[in-house]
Amino acid sequence: MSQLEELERLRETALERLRQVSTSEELEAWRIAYFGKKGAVTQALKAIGSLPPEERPEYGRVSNEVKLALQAAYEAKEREVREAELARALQARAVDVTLPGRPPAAGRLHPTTQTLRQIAHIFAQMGFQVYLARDVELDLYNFELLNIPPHHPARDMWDTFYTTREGVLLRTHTSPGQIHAMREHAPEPLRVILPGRCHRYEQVTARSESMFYQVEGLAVGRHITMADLKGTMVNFARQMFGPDRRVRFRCSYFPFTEPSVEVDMDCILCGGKGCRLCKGTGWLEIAGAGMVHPTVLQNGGYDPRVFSGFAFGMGPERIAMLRHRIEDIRYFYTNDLRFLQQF
Ligand code: 2U9
Repeated sequence: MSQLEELERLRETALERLRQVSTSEELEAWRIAYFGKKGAVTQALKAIGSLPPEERPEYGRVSNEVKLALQAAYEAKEREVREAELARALQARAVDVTLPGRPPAAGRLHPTTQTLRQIAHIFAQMGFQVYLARDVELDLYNFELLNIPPHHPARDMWDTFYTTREGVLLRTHTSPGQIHAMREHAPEPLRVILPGRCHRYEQVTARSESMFYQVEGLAVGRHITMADLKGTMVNFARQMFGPDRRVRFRCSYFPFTEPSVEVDMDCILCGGKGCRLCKGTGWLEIAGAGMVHPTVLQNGGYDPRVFSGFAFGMGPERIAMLRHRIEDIRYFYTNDLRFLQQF
């Protein structure tokens, strides 16, 4: 077979193999087989040197024609392969809009936040506005202005996280916020609730955490009495735990209220007969409260001869534990989705 026939056969076989190509990998393999350093076309072009001089012009012309024809065929095939692969990719990524979407994993409010909002909603209906105060406080506001002078035993009621800055601590209750609220509003009447994080240097147990939430409340005005306090707490208990709740007030002690009470409601599990939840007492403590101590009123900028007030405090985790029969407060802050997804 002559060199020229060789060239013709090279053109035919190269075009035939190119027709079989359908992917860019196969196309690259074809390009190397024919146009690579050792490619058949490259070799054929180099072979001109080995021919007798009289055959070179014709051979040169035909071999160049074959090269150009195969290059053109290669570029056409390259476009075809690229479009086919793009179409396949688009097809593969094609979103069948008729398919139901994957529902986005909707998060939800943390049970403590849900309870805080329910509590805020109930007190908003009684005219209490939400007042947010800082976590890092001065000893002055967290203790002294709340009738808890230095070395007062009540300070042991709260094991405190002190900071390296003298007189600066992490608040042990939201009460210091109420001093700020009073000083901002005095001598205007005031009704506020103060939800927020509190910090106590305490052993973490099933019933206590070192960081927890509190909601405290305060109402200051003229002629505010214990009856107003009792009515407010009874209404809260019935809004939160059901209209037929019975509520009782037990004498207690807080440095910033006088008189002070614990607020109990009849057990939501046994209705007062006594059970494991209420430890057989039939009553569940839901809050502490009292009439604001005159010294604390004074510290807040109100004249205790003219103004009086009541205050209360509760733990939203405890309220949520009662509402949802949760045994262990540690569930709240271990970020266990099995627990959190139930709310
Ligand atoms: C000012 C005046 C009065 C806030 C009060 C309580 C009673 C109370 C506890 C409830 C659950 C803390 O988280 S808890 O353990 N709090 O029982 N708190 S009266 O009295 C105040 C506060 C500030 C200016």
